[in-house]
Amino acid sequence: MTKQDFRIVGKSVKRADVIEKVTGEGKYTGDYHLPGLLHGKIKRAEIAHARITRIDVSKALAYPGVKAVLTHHDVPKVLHYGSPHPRSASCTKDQYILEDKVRFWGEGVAAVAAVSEEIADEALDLIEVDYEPLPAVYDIDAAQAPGAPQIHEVGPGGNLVIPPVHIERGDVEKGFAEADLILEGEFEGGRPVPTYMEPNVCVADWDGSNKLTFWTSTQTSFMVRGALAEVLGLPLNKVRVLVDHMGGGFGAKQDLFQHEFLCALLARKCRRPVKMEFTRRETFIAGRSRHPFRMWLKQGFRKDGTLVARDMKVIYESGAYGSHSPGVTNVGTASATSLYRCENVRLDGRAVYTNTPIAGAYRGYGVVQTYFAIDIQMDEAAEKLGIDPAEMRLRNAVREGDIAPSGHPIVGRGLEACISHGIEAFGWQAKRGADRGVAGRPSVRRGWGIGCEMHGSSAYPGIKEQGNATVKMNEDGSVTLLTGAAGLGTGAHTALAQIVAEELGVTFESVHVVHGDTDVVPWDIGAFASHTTYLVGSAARMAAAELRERVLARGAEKLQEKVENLEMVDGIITARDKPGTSLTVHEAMGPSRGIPAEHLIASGSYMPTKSYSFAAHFVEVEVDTETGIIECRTVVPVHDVGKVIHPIAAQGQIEGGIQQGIGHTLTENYVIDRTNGRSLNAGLVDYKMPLSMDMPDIRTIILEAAPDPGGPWGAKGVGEDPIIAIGPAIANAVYDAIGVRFHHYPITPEDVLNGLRARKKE
Ligand code: SMO
Repeated sequence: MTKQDFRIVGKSVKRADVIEKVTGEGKYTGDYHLPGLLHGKIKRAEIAHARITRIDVSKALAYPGVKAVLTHHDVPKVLHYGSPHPRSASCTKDQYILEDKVRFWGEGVAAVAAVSEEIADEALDLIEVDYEPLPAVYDIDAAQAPGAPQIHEVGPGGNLVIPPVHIERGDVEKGFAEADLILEGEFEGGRPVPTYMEPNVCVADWDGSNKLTFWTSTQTSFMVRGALAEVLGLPLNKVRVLVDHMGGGFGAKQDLFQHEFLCALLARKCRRPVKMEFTRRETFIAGRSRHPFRMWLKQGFRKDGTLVARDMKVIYESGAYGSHSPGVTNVGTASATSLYRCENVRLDGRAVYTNTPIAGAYRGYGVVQTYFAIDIQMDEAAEKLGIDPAEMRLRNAVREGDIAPSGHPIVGRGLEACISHGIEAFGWQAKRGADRGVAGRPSVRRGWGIGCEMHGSSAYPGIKEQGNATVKMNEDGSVTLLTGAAGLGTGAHTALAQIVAEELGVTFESVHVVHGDTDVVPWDIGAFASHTTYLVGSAARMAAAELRERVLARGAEKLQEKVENLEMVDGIITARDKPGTSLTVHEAMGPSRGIPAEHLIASGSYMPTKSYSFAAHFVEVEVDTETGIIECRTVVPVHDVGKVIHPIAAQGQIEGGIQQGIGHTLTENYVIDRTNGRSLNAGLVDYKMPLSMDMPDIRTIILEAAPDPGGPWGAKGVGEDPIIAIGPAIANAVYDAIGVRFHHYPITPEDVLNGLRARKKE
């Protein structure tokens, strides 16, 4: 990471796909209309736990326009994993494509293919299903009660998805004995849903050679390929997965879904292409939410604010299937041993099955929950000890030399830099001393709060070559980058093109990115864990460096110069100290000695370490004590992302994460009826996402405080970080405004009014 002048990296170049996105010409999976296309629909159970005793599809099959119906009798009995990687321990393997059993209200029990969506929909009503109801559990208490009905035969029993996670470090009892202050509290969170713009959609098409072409809106195309091949009994080269533009994923689209398998099976049965597209309602019922959770947290502090002991129990609600619960439980709890340094730590983490929709991966993967508790209790401790909350965090922040939960050493002092910088930029000291009242609005109180976070980017330890890239120098001097990294809408492909152009020495405009075709691009682990720029970016830089050597060798031959004496900038190869001795890449690539033009190709593979990004969020809220409404007015998010590749794209990530985080904290909660497992607000009519009018003034500050040697020029991840710290920052600001502590999200207006009433009674 020597100091260097960047020409392309670090600049907010025009995004490569901006025109097609803005004009609506960019193709999303739903835009694929193949000749003879059929439409698939899924029949969903209206019972939460039951055995199917009879399923009769004869009327549906006889309905004009219906081409095929599938039930559990017709599909391979293979357990599939919601896994990004079969070798990873992140996911469970507990779900069949269809089964003679239902474990949550809304689970698919049959699938129809018909000539139109309407006919497929109508045919669903003609499928007759008899259920034998089973006793069910709708929350973590019921699921863990002695004698509770068991939802799965697989797993450790007791409705646990995996054996409990235990971590113990240092001497917790000794730590508490040395503490001057011990705090203990319970925390809870609801069920926010990743409301991406583009509902899940896929198209399956088989050709005469029994090869499947499968377009799908996924973050993990190679995992979809692997799972489809396994279920269909095909070699990998007989399954081609294609991902075009995507309208968001937020983690949930790294899962493998029932409808994807059913779509492929329906298309095979009909010998015609089939499209399956979720309604918005289905993205709630059959998509993946964040895990609802409950956490008990006990911490001991010295008078000077030093955290000396931490004991915690976290329970995540997994819903009817395990999906990413193993990963969420491990990452969410292990991360909670860090952020604020503590030598004596004990934790118990669990994921519990219930008869409710499936919780899975969602931006901030288990950490949103645990850091919410930790950062609220940090504020409580600061108040009790009479220490400024920001100062309290500075004293306890992880720093250089500390070991992260993953076992990797922390690089640099990124967290302290974010906090210190934010204190200044936000004007923290002056604000904390200011009047909480608002002139002319007697019912409104203002408050200021802070929240912090750190998040690891990278994929799996032990899996080599997770990041791959291939770069081609075409015979006209244009460059093609082949990558398996999905573009969720974040601008990752633009960042990759910047990295290639910078390293290679060509213009940004001369790089074209080819992505999302598993027949063409190198293997990719998937776009998740905030790692695309870090992981694939590193591989792309390696590939570009090698290609550069080979292009320069050609230039050397043509110019009759030594390679060491050449440099390449903006696609012009020049001999140092010999101005005028130069040629374009195009000329270098042209025919030589009568041999026809050809392209050069180079590949890079990268085995990641783990990098940690940091942030501190400073928030101003206004709370109306008459209506209970909390308004988030101003956020100063300070993020350390290492080297920033595309500042505006990073800023966009940060603003989007804050918007989602505000939703979690104040309004978003997908509610399940605890008497029968029914969804009460599946859809956007009565599930309130923050809209642009609800957005605060966000003054993003991006620091390059602690570059990581593993990333390209020190770049780290930014995708997940911004959703994590905003929640506790808001809760802390609300306390500052009205003196009421909330230990749960969402914090609704009713909660505020009830809290104020309870406080009055005290
Ligand atoms: S929740 Mo993310 O796509 O690792």
